[in-house]
Amino acid sequence: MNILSIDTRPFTGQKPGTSGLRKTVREFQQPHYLENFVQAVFDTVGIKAGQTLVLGGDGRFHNRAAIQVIARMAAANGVARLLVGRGGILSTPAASCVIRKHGAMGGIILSASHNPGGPEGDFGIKYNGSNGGPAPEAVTNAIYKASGTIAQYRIIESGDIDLDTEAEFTLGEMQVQVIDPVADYAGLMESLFDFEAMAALVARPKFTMCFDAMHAVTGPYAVEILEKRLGAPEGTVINAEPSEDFGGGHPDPNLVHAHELVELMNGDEPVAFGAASDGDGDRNMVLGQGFYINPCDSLAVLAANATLVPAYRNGLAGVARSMPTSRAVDRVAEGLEIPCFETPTGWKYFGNLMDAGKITLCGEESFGTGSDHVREKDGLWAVLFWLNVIAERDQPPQAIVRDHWERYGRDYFTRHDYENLESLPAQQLLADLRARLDSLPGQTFGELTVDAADDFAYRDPVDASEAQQQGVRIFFDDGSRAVVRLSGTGTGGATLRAYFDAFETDPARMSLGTQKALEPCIEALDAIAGIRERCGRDGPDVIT
Ligand code: VG1
Ligand code: CO
Repeated sequence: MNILSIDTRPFTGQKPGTSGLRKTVREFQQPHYLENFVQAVFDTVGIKAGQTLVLGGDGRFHNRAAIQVIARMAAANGVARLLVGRGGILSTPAASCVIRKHGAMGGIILSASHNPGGPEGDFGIKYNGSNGGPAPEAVTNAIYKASGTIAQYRIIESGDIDLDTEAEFTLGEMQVQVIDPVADYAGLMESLFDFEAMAALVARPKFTMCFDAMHAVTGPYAVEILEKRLGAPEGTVINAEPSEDFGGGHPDPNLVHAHELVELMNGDEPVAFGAASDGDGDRNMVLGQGFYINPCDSLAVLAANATLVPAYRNGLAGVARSMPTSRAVDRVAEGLEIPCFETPTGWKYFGNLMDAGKITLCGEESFGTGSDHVREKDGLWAVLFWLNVIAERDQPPQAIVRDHWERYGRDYFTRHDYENLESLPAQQLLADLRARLDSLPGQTFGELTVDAADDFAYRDPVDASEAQQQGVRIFFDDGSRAVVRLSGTGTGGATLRAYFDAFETDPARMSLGTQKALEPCIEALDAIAGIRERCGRDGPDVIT
């Protein structure tokens, strides 16, 4: 085996504080670009003798090429065994499952999640540790630092490995195992849920279901679990073939991008339950017939009904949500008398809480829900959880949500995204807002008066690590709240996200349009921060 040490120059592709590198495919195709990041990962985490690494991605354009490079680099850097999904495929939650099940040191996951794919689209890479979760900030910042001083990377000379046949072979001195990307994950799901009850539900003539895989990675997983193991009719999973450019679509499961599913749910042929997931399979959207279930509500409903599911029969240790997520789950936690944690945006902040046994379920408003069965959010898991709850309660999803609102009250929630802004003015907008936070309490904007305002800071209850400036929060006197932060996952310009939530306990006011219900809060934030004016926009680009 010939190990090459190739000279390279430092690069600063990765933003500090982000869990990986997410850039355009074109940027990734630059010489040494991917290699630099991968070497920075290996140098940072350190590879010990006998260790296993997991490798796979969401199948988007450049996935296969990147896997060949990373496999050769893993061999050159002393990885003993590489587990790679057949076809280079592993959904993000499945990669987390495989890392944990096989006691791997960690895994490299290739995805830009819900960002569009194809030669002109985006690509991404991140490292997950031995718990199966995204590396914590201390590690990602060390990777970033290493990429700034890198001088050489190591790679072996070799031809491409065959990714399309499940087999075991060696690459240099490294053992390679091309594994079925679905089997471990499907087995885990069967161990968590009551497949018998769910199969009986799916077999009812009146119960129809549609899962939109959006031409992304979840297709093969959903076909295996929903159609083969639970017996749903063939065709239940639509857009099931993963494609390198997601069929030209945008693999983001929301009302805008999953329009095919939304049309089916609102069509003449009633579909009782609908769901979709994103590029790498960690996000989910769930729908009832003509009924959208907000992800914040979804988390709360799953928490409230968890003991109906075998894996959670003994109750939940605690729950957590990201700060911008509505407080619906907090109310459930209060009722159950279990702790509820509020973390910064991003799944990596849940890892410590799960490892320490402090929480069982957690979620984010951005269509992310998960539990301690893996250390990533898990789209298909959330869909199966809903199916299990529907089977046990023998009610359609919309009735389950309405019952929930009646019992706990309704938390209206919406997110407004302003995309493709110029970076500097967007940062300035937030800086100006921060500078005025102390002066806001007591001031009135439209119908609302500010009670309190701050910039969210987090101290990890397990390792006491701290994260500052995680988003501006403004609390109003009617109990509503507005949050503003900048996205950390975009690849071009800046995206400003504004989040709004308001609590309603009057049953007569629980069926308002969401934007209508939140109007006072939306208007108050605009009066405070002048978002529309300063961004030069009439309104947000995407409303979810
Ligand atoms: C977004 C979401 C955040 C999520 C992250 C990764 O981040 O808001 O909740 O954890 O994407 O999701 P940001 O910084 O753009 O707001 V995924 O599906 O890309 O792993
Ligand atoms: Co994703």
